[in-house]
This record gives sequence, C-alpha cells and structure tokens, in this order.
Amino acid sequence: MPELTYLNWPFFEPHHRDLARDFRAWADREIAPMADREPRDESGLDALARELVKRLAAGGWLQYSVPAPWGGKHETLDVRALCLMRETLAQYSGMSDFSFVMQGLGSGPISLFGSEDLRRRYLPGVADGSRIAAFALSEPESGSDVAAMATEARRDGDHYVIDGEKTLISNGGIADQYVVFARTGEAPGAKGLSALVVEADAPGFSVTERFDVIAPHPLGRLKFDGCRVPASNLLGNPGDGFKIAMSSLDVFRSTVGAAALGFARRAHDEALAQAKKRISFGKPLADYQLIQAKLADMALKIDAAALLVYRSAWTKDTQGGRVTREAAMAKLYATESAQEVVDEAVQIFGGMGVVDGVTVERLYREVRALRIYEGTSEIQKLIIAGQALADSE
Ligand code: COS
Repeated sequence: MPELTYLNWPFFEPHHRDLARDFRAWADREIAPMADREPRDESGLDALARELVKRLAAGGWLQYSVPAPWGGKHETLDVRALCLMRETLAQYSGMSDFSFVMQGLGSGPISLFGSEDLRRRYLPGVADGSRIAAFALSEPESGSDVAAMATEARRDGDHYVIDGEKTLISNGGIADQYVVFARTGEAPGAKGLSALVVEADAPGFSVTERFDVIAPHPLGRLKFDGCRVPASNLLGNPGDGFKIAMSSLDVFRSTVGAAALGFARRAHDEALAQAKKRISFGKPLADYQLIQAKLADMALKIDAAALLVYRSAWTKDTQGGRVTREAAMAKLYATESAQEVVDEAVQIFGGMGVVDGVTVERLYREVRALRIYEGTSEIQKLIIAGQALADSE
C-alpha cells in the first residue's frame, strides 16, 4: 500500500485529495498493465506515446493541461494537480509521465500568453488528445543560456519567417504543434526573443534527426528553413519570448520535481519489498542496520522533496506571480535526491538491480534526465543564489 499520509498536508484542497485517489485507481487499471512496455525503435515509441495520450484523454485527465474556457478543468493551470498526477504516473512508468506533461508544457505558453484566437485554435485539441504539443527552446549551441539562441524569426508582411534549428525537443517528430522561441531582434539578448506557434505541416519545417536516449521517448531535432507562420501565431508581444519561456518553466519546474518524487517513491517501495524478502547471511536484509539506514535516508529525502515540491505548487496556485526560487528549490532537491534514492534501491537489489527488465534498473535510467531538462541543477543553484544575494541587498 503506497504511503499517502502526505495528502493530509495543508497544501491541498479537498479536490486535490479526491484527484490523487481517483487518479491512482485509474492508473492502476489503465497504466499499470502497460508500464513495462519500453519499445526502443522509433515507430514503436511513437505508437506508445500516441496511445498514452489517447488513454489519458479518454480518462479526461488531459483537461488538467489547459485552462477551463478552452477545454480545461480549472480556470488556471492547477500546479498541485499537475504535480500529484506526475508524481503518480512516474510511479508506474516514465513514458506515461512524459506523455502527460508534454501536453501541458507544450501548450503552456499558449495557455499563459496566447490570444483568444490562438487559445481557441490550439488548446481544446490538447485537452481532448487530438493534438500533440511540444515546447521548442533548446538549440545545438544554446541550452542553459536561452538568451544566446540563434534561431531567427523575421517579420515579412502578415507572416514571420523562421530560420534555425532546435534540438533535443520532446515530442519532436510526433507533435502537431510546437511553441518555438526565436530571436526577433527588438533588443540584444533576452529582450529580443519571441514565441510563436508552428504547426507541424508549416512550409519550411522539418524534423531532421531522432535521438536514442537511455530512457527512450520521442525526441527530435527540428529545422526551420524559411519556415512561414502567420504573424497572428505570435504569443504575447514581440520581445516577450524570454519572459514567456521563464513563466512557463515557473509552472512546470515544480512538476519535474514531482515526477522525480514519483520515481523515488517507487524505488523506495521496491527497496522495502526486496529488503523484507531477500535473505542474506541467514536473515532478511531489512534486519540489518546498514540497510535500515539506507531505507531511513530514502524516506527522509522523499518527504523533504515532497515538502519543497508542494510548497512551490501551493505558492504558485494560491499567490500567483513568480515562484522562480521556490520552483528552483523544488526541482533541484527533488531530482538530485531522487537520483540518490534510486541508486540506493539498485544497491539493495544487488546484481539484480542492474538487470534489464527489473523495475529499479528502469528507474535508474528514467530519473537521470530530470537533473538536466527544464534547467540543469547548476542553473537552479544560480537562480537560488541570485535571489538570495538580491534579497540581502
Ligand atoms: N518570469 C518572468 N520573467 C522572468 C522570469 C520568470 N520566471 N525569469 C526571468 N525573467 C525576466 C527578468 O525579470 C528579467 O527581466 P528584467 O530585466 O525586465 O527584470 C529578464 O527576464 C532576464 O532575467 P535574468 O536576468 O534573471 O536572466 P539571466 O540571463 O540572468 O538568467 C537563466 C536566466 C540562466 C536563469 C535562464 O536563462 C534559465 O533558466 N536557463 C535555463 C533554461 C532552461 O531551463 N533550458 C531548458 C530548456 S527547456 S527543456
């Protein structure tokens, strides 16, 4: 039985507690039976991603990815709900978590900054699973340093013409719509970027490469070669791109922490079961204090991560505005500590812990990228230190 007492914490409303229980019951039925499917080939992966989006949509769960007027559940994105759902899905499979969150992240800038027309055109399809969404920020020569991006969008009459490349883009190759960040040149650096919605069939758009990664999911390299999109596909105003990217990450970084928390909880559960079952030197591993110390450290890290994740989500939901520091702390601690928790679970499993097909081996691969994407741990530290220094002035 999973440990659910944290749902009694004051961060949650009654509807969050109901959601956590209902969603877990649904995932037990609908996701658990497919959790071990891990196709390595491109077509198998794409098919699984599409199936997961359809399944999540059929359950009504993608309604949490967009605001209410455009097919969503709540008036604004409910970060606590998104966190509870990612935490739950990650306990079953990384792929299900991936397919869920990309609908929210990929459409987040439209939810937050899109015109009425763009929201009406692109959000209902995300919520009903008929359109797959992607968020295209990183480039071959600019990952952490967003303001250094080279992709350009030039105004040409009623259109923007985009030239450049994006890389390591989740859902790249299967998405129907991409939020693309590009330099429009209103000012140097961060103040000269804009965000546009690009449809997968836009002229001049192509997916030039797909990547094999340790935890496989659709991931591609995008090329924009004189790619024309209507000027009305611009999100916010010209020059708002950096703010749009960072505001979206303010919402979704806490949810990365939540996914890490889910991986850690599953690893802890696996480790507890193994420690009770495995006999070594005549008694169960769980009887050894060295193993108990590991189990205690894991439990402590899980609760500390959960406190930071739900503090951040609660702050965003109830106070609004920027939660850059809280989200950075939640992502940094939850992802780093989850890696340690999963590593200890592998250690408790001994040799079986690194065998293909054993759950902790999969978790070990699935948790790794979370310390990198949506801002590396090093970037989160810069954000936290930057705010602490500013506050001390
Ligand atoms: N919400 C709204 N505005 C924000 C913001 C946020 N969360 N964060 C920054 N801004 C604004 C700032 O207010 C500032 O505007 P003003 O000059 O008008 O005050 C502007 O954006 C520049 O901000 P800042 O000076 O803090 O930017 P830096 O270049 O110092 O640092 C970092 C930016 C490194 C923190 C940022 O580029 C970052 O998070 N990088 C990681 C990117 C990432 O996550 N990549 C992964 C791709 S997605 S998988």
